[in-house]
Amino acid sequence: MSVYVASTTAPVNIATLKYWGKRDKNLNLPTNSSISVTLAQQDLRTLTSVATSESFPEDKLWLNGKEESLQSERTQHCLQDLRDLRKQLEAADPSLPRFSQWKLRIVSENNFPTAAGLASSAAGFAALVVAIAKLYQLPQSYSDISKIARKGSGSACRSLFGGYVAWEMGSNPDGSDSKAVEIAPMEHWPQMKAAVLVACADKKDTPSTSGMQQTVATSDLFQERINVVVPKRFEEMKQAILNKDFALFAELTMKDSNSFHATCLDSFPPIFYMNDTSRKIVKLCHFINAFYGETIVAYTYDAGPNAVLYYLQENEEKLFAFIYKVFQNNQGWDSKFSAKELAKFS
Ligand code: 2P0
Repeated sequence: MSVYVASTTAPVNIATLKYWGKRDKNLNLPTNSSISVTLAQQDLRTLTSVATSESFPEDKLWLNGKEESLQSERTQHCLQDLRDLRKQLEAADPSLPRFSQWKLRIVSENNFPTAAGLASSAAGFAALVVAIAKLYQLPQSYSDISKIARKGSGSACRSLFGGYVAWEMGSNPDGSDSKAVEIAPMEHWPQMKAAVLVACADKKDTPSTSGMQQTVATSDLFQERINVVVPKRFEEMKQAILNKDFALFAELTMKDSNSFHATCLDSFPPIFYMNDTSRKIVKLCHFINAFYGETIVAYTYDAGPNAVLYYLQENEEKLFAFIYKVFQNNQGWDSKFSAKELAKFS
């Protein structure tokens, strides 16, 4: 009996305008729109292959070589939506094989260590959904397919695209307008670079889903964030990207990371994702920008302590001169350097 196969990769994405809060937990509908920047599509990615055959007795998944359950509600939601779309194609063309009724075998592999502390669920769900959409030869656009990935994990919808991506929150209760769209492709701003500084490789202590619920239910700051701060910032960040305005992009990115972590701290009980090393890196970035008299670096932190730094290629040496020196001689680093001490970094 024939076996049909399709493969794809999807990148890890890092939000520069954070998704934090759900208005619908089952559909993963967010309380604000968000933006991500994905620069190296193959550096941190999930590779997923899917196969289907009339002879397969059940759905199966292997993740990084280990068999895993497919029974989570989120995964089932994605598989059902994809099968429903395939069923529509089969209804319109009876000559098509009945993939919608056949079982799937899924093999998925990350090329980055889980211990790097980077969220893998976004890339994982994006790759899963796109691989099956390819196998089923679905005619829907990536934005439409992103709505299915969103049900797996909210941020997964942004991993269907590389480059500069917006997740538009939408307003429909059924989520039909809550989807990812491309702001600009990576080539739009090829000088942009990202670096990950691993501050701690441990698993985070508050999972994102429950952390968000806690923030929505208890933080006062959160209302200001979703109603006032983020809607304005969303438009400004899109413009900064389109205009390749690094100083503005960097300022908005840093402010949004700080705002997100402030609402975490304002949750009750509070949620701490950043650690002392994370905070040192924040201070260091502000210090570097002040030292050069221009904004050459931006930091952002997700639901964990690791920093992602954005900078332009032309400033790479300027930036890493500081980073290497400080972290090689970590003893006694302090934000209150004297002018003489500062000179060591130039
Ligand atoms: C983001 N994060 O925009 C934000 C910033 C973490 C901090 O999206 O419950 O794993 O699966 O929808 O997508 C992490 O949340 O949460 C996240 P679910 P998800 O990237």
